Amino acid sequence: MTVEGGVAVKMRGNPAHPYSLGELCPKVNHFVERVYSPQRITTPLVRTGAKGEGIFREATWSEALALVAQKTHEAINKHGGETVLPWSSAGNQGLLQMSSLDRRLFARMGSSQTVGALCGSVAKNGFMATTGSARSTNPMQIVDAQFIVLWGTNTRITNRHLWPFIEEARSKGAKVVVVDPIRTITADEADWFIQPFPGTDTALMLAMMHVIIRDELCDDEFVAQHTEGFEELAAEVASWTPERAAAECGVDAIDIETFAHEYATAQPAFIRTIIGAEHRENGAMLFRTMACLPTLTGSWKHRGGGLSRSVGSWFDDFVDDSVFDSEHLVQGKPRRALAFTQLGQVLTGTSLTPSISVLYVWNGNPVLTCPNSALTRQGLMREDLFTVVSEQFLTDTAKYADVIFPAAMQIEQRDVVPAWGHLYLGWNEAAIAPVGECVPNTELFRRLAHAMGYTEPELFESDDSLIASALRGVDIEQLQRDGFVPLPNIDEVLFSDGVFGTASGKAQLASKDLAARGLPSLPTYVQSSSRAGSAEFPLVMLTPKQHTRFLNTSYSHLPQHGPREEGPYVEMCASDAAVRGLENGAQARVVNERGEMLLPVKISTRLPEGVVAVPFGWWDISHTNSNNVNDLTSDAHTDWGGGVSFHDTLVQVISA
Ligand SMILES: Nc1nc2c(c(=O)[nH]1)N[C@H]1C(S)=C(S)[C@@H](COP(=O)(O)OP(=O)(O)OC[C@H]3O[C@@H](n4cnc5c(=O)[nH]c(N)nc54)[C@H](O)[C@@H]3O)O[C@H]1N2
Ligand SMILES: Nc1nc2c(c(=O)[nH]1)N[C@H]1C(S)=C(S)[C@@H](COP(=O)(O)OP(=O)(O)OC[C@H]3O[C@@H](n4cnc5c(=O)[nH]c(N)nc54)[C@H](O)[C@@H]3O)O[C@H]1N2
Ligand SMILES: [Mo]
Repeated sequence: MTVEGGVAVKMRGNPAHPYSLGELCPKVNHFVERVYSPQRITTPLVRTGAKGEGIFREATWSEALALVAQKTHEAINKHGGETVLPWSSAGNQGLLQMSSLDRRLFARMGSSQTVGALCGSVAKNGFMATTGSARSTNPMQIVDAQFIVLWGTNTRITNRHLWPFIEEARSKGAKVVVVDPIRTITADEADWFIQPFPGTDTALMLAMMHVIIRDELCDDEFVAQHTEGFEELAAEVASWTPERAAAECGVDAIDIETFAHEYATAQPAFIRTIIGAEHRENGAMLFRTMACLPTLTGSWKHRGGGLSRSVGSWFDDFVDDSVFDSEHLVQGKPRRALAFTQLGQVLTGTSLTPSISVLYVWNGNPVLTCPNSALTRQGLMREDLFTVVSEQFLTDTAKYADVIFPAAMQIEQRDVVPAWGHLYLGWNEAAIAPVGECVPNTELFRRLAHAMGYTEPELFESDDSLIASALRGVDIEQLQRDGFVPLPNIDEVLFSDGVFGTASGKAQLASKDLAARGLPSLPTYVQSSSRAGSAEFPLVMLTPKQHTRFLNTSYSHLPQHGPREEGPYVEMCASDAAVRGLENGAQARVVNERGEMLLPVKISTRLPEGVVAVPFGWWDISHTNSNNVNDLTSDAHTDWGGGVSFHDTLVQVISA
């Protein structure tokens, strides 16, 4: 960071960082402009307009805090602590600013809690059903792979720092396969692109296992010593011939045969996935089944083999965030847990006692990032709901607030940053004082605790003390000096010794735990509702991240971001457009039972018949009828893992 006279002027990547190699991604290479944006919220704001109108006046911190404390006390006195709901997503993903003192403050209030997540918990829980561990392979070990499968991940958009490592593996002979229902820009660069119909990957994987077992391509020793349930799995996949799977997923049987053969024989074979395929009704099963592939072939044994998804859990041994929990503050009272992903249902549901009357939102933008936005807005419009938002910008969620607190950004605060894409712990030093009256989340929660009249010292712990108490076996001086440290076990080849995280230490090809929860014990293909389609809404709509300059919804409103991307649009193939009389660029209505969007049509060769795609991340203001893609998406739960089925959404597209 270059700072002149207390003003940040330039931000650069650190070329010494072994993973980023000093490259700033297009999301953050205009970060300084984000910090000093004229659109930034820099003082507390109190609502003066109607709910949702987005009209506020500036207020002092003491006035805004007093108002929030008064409303919160009134609500708790009348309905009990559980009438308060904290809703917080990832924010900047720093250790303290993501989730720390807030846990103590809301425990002290005895508030409701949330369960589930918009991101990651499905992939994690599905993967764990097989391996017993949330840890997956270190992504950087991909350089040693000979066969790389990018499964439901758009690496060149969402994980671009991994791409050079893939190119390096390629220069040493690796083949790159992309499996995605969309021919993404990552698929364009692959050696082989496999395009299953959305949500049918489990059928594809069952057929791969059929071929691998039939043709004796398993690592028999690894399977015998380190797995449980092989015989049952073999019986299950016996009927999953490539022809059967081909009919379900639209991939030729001969391609399934070849894919299975190449995957099993070209060791080390590395699977990389992140999140895209978890956002569906059968998402956890998809990840559970995927984890069986390297288990059957024994590819875990090889450096450059295995399966890599988010690697945040590797940090758990070195960053103990349980020190932030202070459940004793609730004095033994149980706190109910409400579905994080179904905020609209939680706020509008009539069966909830007590209903939510005070909502705190920070680190997230649920109007745009939760499914079924219309229901979320309907909940936020309730006159008897008091909404507090901590934000950097007047987002589509902040517009519904009664009080907004101005939030600091990374370069204005100190934090420690665990990663999900590599195994280096980062140090985030404050480079400048916060702009205006912005404060880090931790400071907001200290101020709120004070305004509430609470006195327990743990509610006021300083940031430095919180960091020191959470880090385990990390050389803080080195971390501060270098800006990053590798985790001590960074060179481990995960599960290469065949010891998995399950109670027996063996991988679960059949899982008694799943059976005990009423779930299929074996990898099982359950067709999702979107595969069957409907006469009224015959098209499956996917809504992944498609823009290099966006991070979810955090950047699209800024001049260096949204205006430089193409969109929003509804993308479809020529034949689906033709039968609807739609030409490239024509205005179309994208409709289903939840809502309607007006979007220009983009005809492309990236999608098969029956599938359309609308990019995620644009604000309401970017759309003609002031809504966003999540107005249409399904808020159905995933099979397990507490996630949401964004991509199992059916729509019709009609000429506008
Ligand atoms: N530029 C940019 N980068 C980002 C983000 C961003 O918003 N913008 N967000 C960050 C975040 S929070 C996350 S979690 C990661 C997510 O990283 P990814 O998981 O790579 O991204 P997604 O766009 O969610 O989904 C990836 C792919 O999954 C595919 N997909 C959907 N359904 C299926 C299916 O049934 N089977 C298969 N095989 N594929 C399917 C989609 O077509 C899409 O191409 O990206 C991070 N990086
Ligand atoms: N249709 C569809 N929906 C999706 C997805 C999809 O692929 N398709 N992806 C899902 C995924 S993977 C994810 S992770 C979620 C993301 O869901 P969210 O986490 O709700 O989304 P973001 O857009 O990242 O919003 C973060 C907000 O926090 C603010 N913020 C950042 N740092 C701080 C801070 O330190 N303090 C405070 N108070 N605020 C801060 C930013 O200004 C921004 O408005 O969206 C999910 N929703
Ligand atoms: Mo995410």
